[in-house]
Amino acid sequence: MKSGTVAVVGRANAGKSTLINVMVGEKVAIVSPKPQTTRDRILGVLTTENYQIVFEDTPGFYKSKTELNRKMQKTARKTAKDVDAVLFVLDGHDGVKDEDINLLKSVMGDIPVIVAMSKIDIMPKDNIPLNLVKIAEVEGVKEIVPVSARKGRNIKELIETVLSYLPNGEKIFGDDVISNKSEKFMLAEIMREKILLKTDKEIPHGVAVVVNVFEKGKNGVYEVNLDIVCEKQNHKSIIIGKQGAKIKEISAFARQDMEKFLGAKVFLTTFVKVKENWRDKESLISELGYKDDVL
Ligand SMILES: Nc1nc2c(ncn2[C@@H]2O[C@H](COP(=O)(O)OP(=O)(O)OP(=O)(O)O)[C@@H](O)[C@H]2O)c(=O)[nH]1
Ligand SMILES: [Mg+2]
Repeated sequence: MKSGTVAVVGRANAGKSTLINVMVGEKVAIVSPKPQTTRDRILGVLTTENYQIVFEDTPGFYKSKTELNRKMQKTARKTAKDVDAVLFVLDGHDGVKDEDINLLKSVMGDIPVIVAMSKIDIMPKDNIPLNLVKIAEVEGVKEIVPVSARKGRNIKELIETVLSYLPNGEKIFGDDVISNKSEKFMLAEIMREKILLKTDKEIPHGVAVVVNVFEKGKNGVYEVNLDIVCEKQNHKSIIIGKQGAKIKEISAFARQDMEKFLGAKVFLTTFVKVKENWRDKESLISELGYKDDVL
């Protein structure tokens, strides 16, 4: 039996979380068109009769000066150092840039690196050969697999390739485990995903979600009570919107997904709070749930 861990790293917005969700066959991580969607190390476990692959999703590489970002980058770098293989996701649909190549070089070391060239469904066909050459020129790249998570292209091939770099061994997790994160964590993330989709500029990046109440009532309905914490008073006004229209829209979307996720009705209440510039304050960052969970 093959069994091992795979760090999934790459530039922010490259499609890492989407790819893991598709490979695992369940939504273990939220996804959005905005960079810096993933803030934690999130495991997605794929188990079959013959193998278990533990994918470790990471925050994407991104330049930003906040303390939260510094922590996120550290999480990604550390994760990539203690695994059996590294899966570097490279979105080259717009051409492979020097920045992509430099990042790829920066993860090279003793651990085998496989490159998933992502989003080939929107990549002009003519770009593909040149992209492949540019990636292949990086010394130490073991394999390059062009994939589309959105269209499900080459996913099996990618899994097969990853497997060939994993050791024989016992399963790390039980058969029914698909993630290391709690239901409570996922509920907070679902809300953050909708905020990423429905607000712009700095607002979604400055939002944290804290679930205060998560209980199943006797009638089978879950009560979920959460805080949306933002960085500035004017962000709060935008999130709430005119006569509460925006927060109503966001909450309705979130509730739908929460119900799908829990398989039961949800009674959701939300509060919007301001904690000035929390992303630069160590104590607030950990109070809001962003802890160093990589040793
Ligand atoms: N066309 C296309 N879009 C994709 C594909 N995979 C992901 N995307 C889109 O790319 C965007 C970013 O996807 P994510 O999975 O959130 O990217 P990420 O690398 O996890 O991003 P961070 O967590 O911010 O580092 C989303 O809008 C996805 O829908 C793909 O195969 N094809
Ligand atoms: Mg992500």
